Amino acid sequence: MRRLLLVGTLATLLCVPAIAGSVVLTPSKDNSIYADNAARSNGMGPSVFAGASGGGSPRRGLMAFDVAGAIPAGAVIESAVLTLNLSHGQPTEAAIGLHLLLADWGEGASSSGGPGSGGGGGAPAASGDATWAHTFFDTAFWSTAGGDFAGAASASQNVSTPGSYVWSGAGLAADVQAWLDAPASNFGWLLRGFEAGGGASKAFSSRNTPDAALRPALTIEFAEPAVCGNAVREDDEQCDDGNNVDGDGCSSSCTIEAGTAIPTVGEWGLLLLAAGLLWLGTRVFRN
Ligand SMILES: [Ca+2]
Ligand SMILES: [Ca+2]
Repeated sequence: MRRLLLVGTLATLLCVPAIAGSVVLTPSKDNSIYADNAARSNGMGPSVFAGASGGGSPRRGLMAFDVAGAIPAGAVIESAVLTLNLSHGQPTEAAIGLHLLLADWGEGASSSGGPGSGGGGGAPAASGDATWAHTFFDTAFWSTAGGDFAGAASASQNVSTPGSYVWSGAGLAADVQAWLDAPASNFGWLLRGFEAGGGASKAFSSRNTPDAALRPALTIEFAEPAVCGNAVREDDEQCDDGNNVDGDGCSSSCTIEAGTAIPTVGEWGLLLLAAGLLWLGTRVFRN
């Protein structure tokens, strides 16, 4: 019992960083839109396209992740890394930018077919699919055809031959933080490639590709906020006595209350030193 009390006391004296964690998310939805045909989409297809067809018609990818469903509210996003598998496409090197989407969009039942079928032309849009014109085919529309998205990319990566590529940096972490803090504004990213000429179309494995290892993966590292009342002194808490009661020395917001200061580690050390000297003194004078 005495040991338990000691451990409890130490827990309130030592300050530890709040809990850190990481999650890997596959998209909650993904799709492709096609400039040359506003009635085509690729909701359930195995690939997400970005760039332009051989004929020079742009394609753009759409991808969203349920961040708030996987990370506790109030957490601080420390990093976000998106890994995509470039499955096929023309080998020309091209930058693929991730742009913050500003409007909601859908993933319907359209599919351009399984892996190996190419699928760069998409398939007839199904109900609820995003297209070049529609956020949800065929009843709701983008403000601007081709998607409503931030002009500046949050992250960019050059891709060329098939393989795994990553996008990272402060811009992605800021987007993920915003999605966690305001889930209603989470519409994901638009993948934009080189659109000024033909010959730079890129196909990335989608969440619907059969091989789970090739699907898009968003790796997020985060720190959970300190919890006042959990008997662990975290981050900038002055104390944590395991409750949310005022007037007992440690307030309900984990600040030390006036006149009832809990000794610091240094003060405990001095106290122990004084006790030791006292004990030594009694030994010396006894002899
Ligand atoms: Ca999809
Ligand atoms: Ca705490």
